[in-house]
Amino acid sequence: MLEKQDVEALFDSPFMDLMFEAQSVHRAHHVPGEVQLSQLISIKTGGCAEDCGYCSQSAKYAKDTGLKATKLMDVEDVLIEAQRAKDSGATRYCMGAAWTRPKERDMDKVCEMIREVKAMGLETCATLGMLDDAQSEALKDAGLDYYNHNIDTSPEFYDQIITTREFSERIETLESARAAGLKLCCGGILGMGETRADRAEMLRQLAIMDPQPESVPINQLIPIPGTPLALEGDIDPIEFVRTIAVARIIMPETMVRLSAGRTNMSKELQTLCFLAGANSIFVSAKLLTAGNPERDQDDDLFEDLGLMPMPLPAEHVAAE
Ligand code: SAM
Ligand code: DTB
Ligand code: SF4
Repeated sequence: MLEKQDVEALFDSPFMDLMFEAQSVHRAHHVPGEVQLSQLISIKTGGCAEDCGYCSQSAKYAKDTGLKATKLMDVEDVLIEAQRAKDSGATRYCMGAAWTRPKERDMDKVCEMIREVKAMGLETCATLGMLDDAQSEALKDAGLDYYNHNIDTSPEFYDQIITTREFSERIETLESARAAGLKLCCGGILGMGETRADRAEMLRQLAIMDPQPESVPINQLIPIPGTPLALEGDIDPIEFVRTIAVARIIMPETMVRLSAGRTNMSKELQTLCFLAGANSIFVSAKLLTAGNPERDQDDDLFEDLGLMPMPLPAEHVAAE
């Protein structure tokens, strides 16, 4: 069993040793230089009943963030955007909705989106809040590959960030998605005022899942004016890289995604993250509500570093 002190010892190790180990693990389990490209769409923005302190989409902060809530998008509009994402080289399309949980009346439309996006030959991912078993199974039947549901931080720090739900409820939804045969995309946010011990425990919680999540997004907090965490976000860049390296070492097969926050990162910092074992990113200038690097900036970065977009997994191509 992976113990807390084992993960903390990795964090505490000399940076050069940590990076060497992360690189060694990365090269033993992945094609070096290949980076998976995912693209997000917010299919239903804002008006969320949860109170996540980092989030622009909570109704609780709407009068301060000024974010306007929207209705669930029409299927055709989602498909137009998905086709654009595919044409620009993304292999996974991630549909996000600002819900506590999907309502029954929305499930048919979301399942239709998933069916059609899958039929385009993209991997499908959705992040819709909590799920019950019947919903997990309906999403799986529609062709969903991945369910994104982040634990966000350590169990100990969780109630400082979110009060409308418990850490254990996140785990229940993850178990439901897994039981339905979905792959898991599950990670967290750095720079919310957590300690190194919280970062280590968050990664340990992910690593002890059996099986481990296939995707782990590591987000750097994007401080959103009007949210309680508007003044946080300045995590030390080397500590950020260490976290990526530890994630790579303790979850060797996982795709570790350098996720939100890249607009506030230098080219050098992103390069160190790839060296530490990150092998996935979100592409396109928008995440859900916040910004992301322009596509040509990412193309330049890939060119400079000799990075290559990761092809679709063979089993997905065969299923097309
Ligand atoms: N409502 C669903 C949920 O909470 O699972 C899905 C959408 S939610 C926006 C998905 C994830 O985005 C959150 O769990 C969090 O990790 C990340 N996120 C949201 N706002 C962020 C921010 N300002 N900076 C960094 N990551 C953020
Ligand atoms: C994840 O870990 N990061 C993505 C995705 N999963 C859904 C979302 C990042 C959101 C950043 C803030 C925004 O765009 O509002
Ligand atoms: Fe709602 Fe998800 Fe934002 Fe939390 S992170 S407020 S659950 S949209």
